[in-house]
This record gives sequence, structure tokens and C-alpha cells, in this order.
Amino acid sequence: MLSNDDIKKNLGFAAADYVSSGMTIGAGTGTTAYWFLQALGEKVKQGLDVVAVPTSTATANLLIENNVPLKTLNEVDKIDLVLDGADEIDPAFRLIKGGGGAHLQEKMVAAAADRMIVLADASKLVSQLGRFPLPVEVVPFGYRQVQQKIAKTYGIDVTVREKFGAPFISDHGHYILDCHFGTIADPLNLHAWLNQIPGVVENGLFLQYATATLIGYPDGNIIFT
Ligand code: ABF
Repeated sequence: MLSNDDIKKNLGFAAADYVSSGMTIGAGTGTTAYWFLQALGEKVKQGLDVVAVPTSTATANLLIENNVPLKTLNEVDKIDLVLDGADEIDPAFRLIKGGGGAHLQEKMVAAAADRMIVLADASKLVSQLGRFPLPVEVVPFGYRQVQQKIAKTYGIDVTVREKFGAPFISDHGHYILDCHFGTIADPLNLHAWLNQIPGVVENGLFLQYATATLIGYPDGNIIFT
């Protein structure tokens, strides 16, 4: 049986096989995407000709370290394929993302892409979204109003994400509220409701972006669907 880290490493290397020369790709964020970026770096060294749009500052740094040519989202017209991780995946390929706090940029890159392959170990597969706390990115000004509104409306715990005892700050200078729904009965309505609250920048529900999944299992199997 493989460790979780080994599953992610295998997934990252398998994912690189879906990239071909001439593509503009979206480069994901997270511990699975990390291995994909290592694999991509090796392929670029062997002559693969790609341009990558990073989904976070951390990923931009990894692309630079691995000598993968990069462009910003503003420098490309569209993206051919995004390869990114997820925190939960339901049977309709709807996702919760943002455990790494990068879902704003991840969603903007996904929205510009023709296709998105989600890379995840099998533990991320769920029958219903919501066990993983849904990240909601908010502007720091008045964030407690947003926190209380979500908590009271749904009767759930909403916590401010922290790092080193202070609020976690996203790449774009925002806070993250982690919303402990438990189960999300109607992701479409929740997505729309959250994003209309003044102060909400973006939530971690990705409902229409994933076109395929690459799932890694402890026995070493990797299944593309
Ligand atoms: C990013 O990385 C995030 O949206 C998500 O939170 C995380 C995926 O988890 P992992 O680090 O396990 O790949 O894609």
C-alpha cells in the first residue's frame, strides 16, 4: 500500500503525460500539484514546449525553480488545459477547493480554460460535498459581518483561517473563512448566495469546471475518468 505522499507523487507524474507541446496550461496549487510541477520540469528539460499560467505565488515560484516558462493570466488569450488538485470531488465532478487558500486565482484560471483535469487521491471522493470546510475568501474590512451572516443563516461554525496565530492572508491580501457545513444539499444555490454577500471575493465551490479526474489509489492504480 502506498503512502498518501507516494500516491500524490505518482499522480503528479501521471498528470504530466496529459501535457503536450504547444499547450498553454494552468498550473495548479497544492501538494499534488507540487509533484506535477516537478514532472513538468523534467519534461521541459527533455524538450516539451509549454507555457504555464500559475494559480498562486507558490506555484509561480515552483515553475521558476523548475525552469518552466510562465505567463500571467493577462498575457494569454485562453488556457488549453488546467491540472489542479481538489479537497473534495462529488460524482458530478463538482469540487471544493481552497484548502491551500488559492481558490480565487485557481477559479479564474479554470474559468479561462477549455479543460480541467483534477488530480486527487481517492480519499477526496465524496458522495456529497461539505465535509471539508468550504473556504470563502473575504476582504478583511468588516469580515466579521460576513462570518456572522453565514454562521447564523446556516447555523454552522465559521472560523477565520489562521497561520502562526494571526489571520491567514491570501495571495491577494484577503482573509479566508472556513465554513463547516458538514453537508451541502444545494451547491449551486449556496455558490450564488455566498458570492452575493458584500465582502465575499470568491468561494471554494467549483461546480462546472472539472472535465476529467485523475484519481490515485493506495494500491498504485491511477484511474482517468
Ligand atoms: C489546491 O490544493 C487547493 O484548491 C486544494 O485545497 C489543494 C488540494 O489538495 P492537495 O494539497 O492534497 O493536492 O488545488
